Amino acid sequence: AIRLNQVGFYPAAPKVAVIAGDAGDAFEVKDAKSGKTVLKGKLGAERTSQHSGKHTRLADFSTLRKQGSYIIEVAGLGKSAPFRISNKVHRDVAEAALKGYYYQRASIELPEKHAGKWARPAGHPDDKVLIHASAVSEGRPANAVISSSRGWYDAGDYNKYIVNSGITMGTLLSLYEDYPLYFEDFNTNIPESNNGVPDLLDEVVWNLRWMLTMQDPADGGVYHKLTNPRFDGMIMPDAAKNPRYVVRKGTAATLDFVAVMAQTSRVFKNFDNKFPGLADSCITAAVKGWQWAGKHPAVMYNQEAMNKEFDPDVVTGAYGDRSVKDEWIWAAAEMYATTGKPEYIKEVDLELQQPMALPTWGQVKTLGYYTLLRFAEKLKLPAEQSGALRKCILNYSDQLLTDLEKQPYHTVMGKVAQDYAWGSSSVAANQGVALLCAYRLSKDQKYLHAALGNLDYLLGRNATGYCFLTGFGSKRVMHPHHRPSIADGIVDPIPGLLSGGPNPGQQDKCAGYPNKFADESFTDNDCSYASNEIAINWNAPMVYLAAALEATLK
Ligand code: 9MR
Repeated sequence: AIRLNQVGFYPAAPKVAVIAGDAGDAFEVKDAKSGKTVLKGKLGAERTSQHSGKHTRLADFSTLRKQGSYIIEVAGLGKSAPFRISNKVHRDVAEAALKGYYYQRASIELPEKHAGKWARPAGHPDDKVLIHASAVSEGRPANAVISSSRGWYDAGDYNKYIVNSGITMGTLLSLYEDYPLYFEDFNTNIPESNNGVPDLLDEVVWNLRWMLTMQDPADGGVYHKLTNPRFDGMIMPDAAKNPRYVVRKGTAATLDFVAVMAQTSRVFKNFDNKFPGLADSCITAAVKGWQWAGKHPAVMYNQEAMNKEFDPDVVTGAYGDRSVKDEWIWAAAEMYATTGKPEYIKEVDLELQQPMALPTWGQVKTLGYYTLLRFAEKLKLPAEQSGALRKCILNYSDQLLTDLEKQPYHTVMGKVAQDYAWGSSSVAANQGVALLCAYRLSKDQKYLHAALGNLDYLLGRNATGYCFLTGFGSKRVMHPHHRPSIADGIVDPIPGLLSGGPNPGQQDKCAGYPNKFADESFTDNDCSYASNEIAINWNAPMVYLAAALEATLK
């Protein structure tokens, strides 16, 4: 009944626990070792979850600043597991969440030296990938077999999807661009560690090299995904031998690819000595993709329609979109930021008068806003434009903060029911990323603290009581819908992976959901792909949030 960030707290930052259940009025914080009381406090006024109607009260122990290991005790209710107050308290979280990508690598063995007890043989070489019939109408011929190895597995399944790689790469690269110094000393023990390049970028290169192979050199269009026709069983990567295809080129995939290539080109320009020619290859690929998209400005990926026309049927993750307006904005912004050529954004409506849209795989325009704001000075954006961008982020953040004092878990996450969508953990993390942008723009601590509140949410201060990052917390996620974690015979799941989180849609019809309340609709069960899968696009804002808070609060 005592819900709190199960990892810990920064000495100088706010610290709250949420008491769910009927308790008296008081709480005590005690030294975990000696049992000595170090702080006594009164619980705050009752708050109510709009989702379940359940009541909570806050235990605020922000005044406790001394580093150490503690527990919270509430008379009549019991005590929490030990937690830390310490500098760099989320460093392990940030490192593990980035290391999560290493475990998702396709086409490479993970030796014990880097993977510990989760060592495994290489899976999915992807060196003989077929071209699906949906993808041969133009460009490469039908009988071609291509090599498209490397990349990260998307999620709990073994397919590789360009659209979802897009937002993932964009988020990780933005983290690097926003906090480059932080990554100078950040070692995740991957094979490339100590090569003079930040591990974050080395990890990104693994997926980048795969993405580059997804562009049809004949015309510049980008395949939507590399996939089996149907999902693999619950087996280890090396046991999966089904044929793999690249399928239909589309505008969303191509523009996401363009955005990523433009951004990588910009970032890797500074590492030309380590990756000779990479930055140039990326911008060349970006320009070719941009030209293809110009000729095919709205080719949507519609899997059902595709299956009516072409064989074999493909039933894996669709990542289909209805509008590519936002992909145009993101791609244009990245092309402009990298090349400095204003013609890239001239033709595109940036939609700056509309409310901000939190990034998801299907709505990426805000990634473009982040980039334009990051380079506003360098690009000499007109004051009107940079002002509108600023307002957009700040208005959104202010709206999130409204009524924070009434929220049962004292977090902006979950204020509206829609927050609890499939992958709700990424909503919490992406809100945190937006709030950090608002903080950088305004230097107002309320945004920084609200971002921290969302990390607290993800690490345990929520209506389920779970810490959603595998490998962390006293109430851990142990059974994510993640093939290697299920098939490897090891009790602990692969660490550093963010579980999707509460989703009242319950599309998996899995047994074990406690109820239908939006904020509690979660089950730590490996059949629950709708609430307990992991995914690269969810881990990225988690890495961002944890690392950026570490870089800021230290
Ligand atoms: O994250 C995706 C979510 O927004 C969609 O509602 C859901 C259903 O289409 O699919 C999710 O993405 C899954 C993808 O299609 C296949 N790999 C696993 C992804 C995470 O569950």
